[in-house]
Amino acid sequence: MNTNRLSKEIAKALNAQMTKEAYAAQIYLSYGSWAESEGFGGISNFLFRHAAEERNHMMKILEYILKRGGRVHVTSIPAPPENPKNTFNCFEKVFAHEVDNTKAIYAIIKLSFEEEDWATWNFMQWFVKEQIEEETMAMIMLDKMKIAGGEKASDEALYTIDKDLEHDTGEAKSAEDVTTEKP
Ligand code: OFO
Repeated sequence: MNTNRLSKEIAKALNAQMTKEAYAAQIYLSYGSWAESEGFGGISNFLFRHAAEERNHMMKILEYILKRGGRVHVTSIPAPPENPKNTFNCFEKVFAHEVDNTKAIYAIIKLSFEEEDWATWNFMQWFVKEQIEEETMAMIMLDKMKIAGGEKASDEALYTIDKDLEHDTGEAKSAEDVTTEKP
């Protein structure tokens, strides 16, 4: 008896999104490493925390595919884009990435709507909420950077922002209680 509850198209889209979330984790890992090397330990901490959240998003999708009787295809992850030019550019790149990811999530929701796969439609609503949080988080960081002077921010202003982020848990509150064990 076939217990697979996902269509071929939905399973393909979910698997692709799973890899996209892993890719997002690579981006945050890469930018976080760059920030640390540039001496911005607070920004680095912020980005590393986010890398862990992205990995949890990947696991959340992986577990959903399995729960619905689908097949998981773990593939290679594309390399992250090149390093940011400066801290302002770092958050510009983060924002652009999050918008791109939101679009991919909307595409899956559109597909699930067309297929009347309400389970997947419902499952993906968590990600809609999460993307609002993540886009907001990136916008807040960009605003702070702009106030500090954008690309021309002084060392002093950047020091203060970096210090603030040292113990920041991130603005994406809805993801904070999500772990690999409890996706
Ligand atoms: Fe997984 O939310 Fe960002 O990309």
